[in-house]
Amino acid sequence: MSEDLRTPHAPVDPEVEPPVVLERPGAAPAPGSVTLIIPTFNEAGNIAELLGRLAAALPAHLPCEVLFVDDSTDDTPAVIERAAPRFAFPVAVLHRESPGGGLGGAVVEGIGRADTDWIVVMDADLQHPPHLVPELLGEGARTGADLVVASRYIAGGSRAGLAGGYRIAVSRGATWLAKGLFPRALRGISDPMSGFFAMRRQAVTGGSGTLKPLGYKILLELAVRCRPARVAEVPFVFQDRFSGESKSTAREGLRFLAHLAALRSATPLARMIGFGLIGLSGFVPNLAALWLLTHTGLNYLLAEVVANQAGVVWNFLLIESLLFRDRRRHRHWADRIGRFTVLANADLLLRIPLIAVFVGSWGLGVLAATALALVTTFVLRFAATEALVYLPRKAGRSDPG
Ligand SMILES: Nc1nc2c(ncn2[C@@H]2O[C@H](COP(=O)(O)OP(=O)(O)OP(=O)(O)O)[C@@H](O)[C@H]2O)c(=O)[nH]1
Ligand SMILES: [Mg+2]
Repeated sequence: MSEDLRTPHAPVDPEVEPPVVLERPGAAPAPGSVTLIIPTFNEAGNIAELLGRLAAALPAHLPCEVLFVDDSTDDTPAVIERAAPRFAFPVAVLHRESPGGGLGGAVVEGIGRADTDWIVVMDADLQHPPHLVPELLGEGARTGADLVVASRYIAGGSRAGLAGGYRIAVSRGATWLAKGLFPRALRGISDPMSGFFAMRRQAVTGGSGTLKPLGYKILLELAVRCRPARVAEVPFVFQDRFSGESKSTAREGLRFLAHLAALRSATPLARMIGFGLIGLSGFVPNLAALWLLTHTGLNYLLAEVVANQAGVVWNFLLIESLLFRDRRRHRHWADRIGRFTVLANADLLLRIPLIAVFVGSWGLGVLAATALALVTTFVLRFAATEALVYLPRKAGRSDPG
């Protein structure tokens, strides 16, 4: 934390003041210290205004530093470096040559580098009013909360800067969906889509390495994976972008759904349920392909075998993108689909002898034996898929994602 705090956090003479770097070996963070983590992607036009407004808002006694985590392709890092010496708090920029994980990955990288009591995450485009930073921290200190969210959805807050009824509806829908899927983890958080919040660093349980955000919703990731014990909220009015263009695209919507699926399937039981639901959905392409093939005159038995592969590919694609997204890198995709296909077809082959055993040796009726065989092969196939397709081959090569 900055040991040398001048009053107030007003600009200082760049000629006199050398640029400040964050590395302070051996220095313990001051109590109540805070790192403002600001992800940037081509935000050159916002930097001076943002830092100026932060300087005006942050009390001089607050030990704080600003860390920009930057993936820009323009001169944003140079603009930050030029502006940094004008401020009494340390301003650092971490430019990432390989921007892994986009916005969410940038924030996680910032969290991993912070050594302060608190972290505050905010956007660079001034849609998040800088004057609220002390309020977020003050609310945390007053209530003892681990997480303080700036919310657009409580009294005093609004979505003014969220242009268009369509975007407001999408944001609202996303909020309901997230809260519906995670009623306990998101209890007390009216705006889990917010990108503006303060969190005690010690509440990031398991360290930043356990975080695997996908896209923009880093608060959702932190709230669900770290389960902060106490949560508070402060209302805020979402502003218009000050300068530059939005980086959010339609693909963010798909990433958000994949992120929800990844969070929801974090436990083996939830993964098994997801596996089953995806398996059920596979009947649709299977039957569609069967209809098509038999109508082209193919023999129905051959058509069955080929159509089954349509279901297998469908299931594989969904399982890859929704259930095992973070466990793909240790095997080549061709290896994965090969194994997956073998297991899916072995499942069919195993079912017949199992039914024969259940009927012949156990004396079950055909329907009961078929149902039991379906359940048995399903559980076996789930376990085998986890173990043979998506588990790292050797210890030490684990957790590729
Ligand atoms: N480091 C990094 N920052 C990013 C990336 N994508 C977006 N950002 C930053 O994340 C913040 C939010 O991005 P915006 O484009 O403003 O997205 P948004 O606020 O959801 O959308 P708008 O309301 O349209 O502005 C901004 O500070 C961006 O510069 C990225 O890939 N890497
Ligand atoms: Mg924005």
